[in-house]
Amino acid sequence: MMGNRMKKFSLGAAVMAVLASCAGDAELDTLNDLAGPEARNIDSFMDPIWYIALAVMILIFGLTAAIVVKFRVKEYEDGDWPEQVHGNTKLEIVWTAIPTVLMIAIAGLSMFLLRDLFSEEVNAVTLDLPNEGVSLEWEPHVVVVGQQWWWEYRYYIEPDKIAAFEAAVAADDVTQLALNLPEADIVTSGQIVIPVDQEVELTIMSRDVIHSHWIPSLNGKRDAAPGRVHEWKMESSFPGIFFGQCTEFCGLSHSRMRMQAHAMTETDFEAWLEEQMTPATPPAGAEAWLEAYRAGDSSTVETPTDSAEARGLVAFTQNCTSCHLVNGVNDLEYEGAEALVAGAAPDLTHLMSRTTFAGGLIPLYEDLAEGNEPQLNRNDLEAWLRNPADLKANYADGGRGMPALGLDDDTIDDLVAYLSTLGTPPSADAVLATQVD
Ligand code: HEC
Ligand SMILES: [Cu+2]
Repeated sequence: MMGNRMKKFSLGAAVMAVLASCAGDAELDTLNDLAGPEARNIDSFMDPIWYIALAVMILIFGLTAAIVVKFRVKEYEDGDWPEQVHGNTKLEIVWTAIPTVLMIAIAGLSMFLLRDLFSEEVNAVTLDLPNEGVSLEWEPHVVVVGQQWWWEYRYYIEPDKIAAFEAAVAADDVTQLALNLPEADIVTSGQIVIPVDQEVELTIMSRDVIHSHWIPSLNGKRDAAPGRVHEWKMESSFPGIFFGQCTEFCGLSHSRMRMQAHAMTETDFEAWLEEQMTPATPPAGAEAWLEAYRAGDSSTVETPTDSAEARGLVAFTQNCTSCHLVNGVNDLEYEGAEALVAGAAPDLTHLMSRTTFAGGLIPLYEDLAEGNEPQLNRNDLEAWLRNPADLKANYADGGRGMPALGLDDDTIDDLVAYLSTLGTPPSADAVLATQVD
């Protein structure tokens, strides 16, 4: 028999376990903070199922309790058996029929939901991109690539880029697609940016193992499986920032594979696109050197040493370009993701425009008080360059993640100075919204 203390302890443990799952401020929640039609559809599908389940539970527990009370034998005598109802045809028909009807009802509801979730109703938006000197029609679409352990988002916007992507998808060997993706207009990591009130099509794939993309405020989960291409979509009815997490166990840093969706008004979104499509500008004093470097012969020009940013650019080309791409620096020699040592690494052209790095894990800006300007989180960025594994476990030896490069402190300072020139910092609101512990 269980002792009294043991009983109390088990009861306490059970209550704790239930309560622990009810955090009111949980960031990831399919029942709250629903921002778009897909998430709301899933929610309204769950409501009737909850009620059906509740009714079944009340019925079963109620009947059990009633039977226990009503038919309880006070004093048991040998051979005192209750009446046996085995083989009672009426009962068996009833308890087969009720669940069958329920299951058919739920299956029917699921069909309607799935039809909605897999339907496509994408509208072209007109993008005015004065810097690019164009105005073009774009059907919102983002290619999502799962990697151990971060998410990459690729935007194909200009007609020739879209054509190249579509040709790659139509090619026979779609199994290699994620490893040979054609050049995109914009590549980000950890943060997907979408225009508000627009259905955005997603093409989800993986470079390595199975991941699952889930931003619960915007839609349900969809697997990213190697060798396969999965279509999905998301939409937000209002501007905001929504958190997500990889939900298919994918190895060592699975729990550190996070992401955020930023839904922006159309004007903000256009501004974001323009910013992202602009190649990096070299730091002052490094223009001539960079031009020579891009032409393939930097030895003809004196290496810039005046500013930390300029020295950082040189250090970047010496230490980082085998894995990372910065448009305007090494895009000419960059041969696509398959050429990378680590398999793939985030595009850093607009690093500073993100609010987090390393799989949405580490804040790129310091904790911010209301009304202040975002300040670079220099400490963590330096620590990352010193030894990434200190901040996030990875498997760099096996080609997954970023290795410790043995950089000295001066080089790290220069690199951080250079990195801080890459992209326009996000708004203070965006930094505040992603400030979670
Ligand atoms: C061997 C390949 C490799 C080299 C070399 C490398 N990195 Fe990385 N780097 C990666 C990978 C892979 C990630 C993604 C790691 C993750 O999120 O878990 C990464 C992530 C980063 C990030 C975070 C980006 C983001 O959006 O999350 C920064 C910043 C960065 N690296 C800077 C550098 C700098 C600066 C250098 C050169 C000193 C460098 N890296 C060299 C592979 C590399
Ligand atoms: Cu994953």
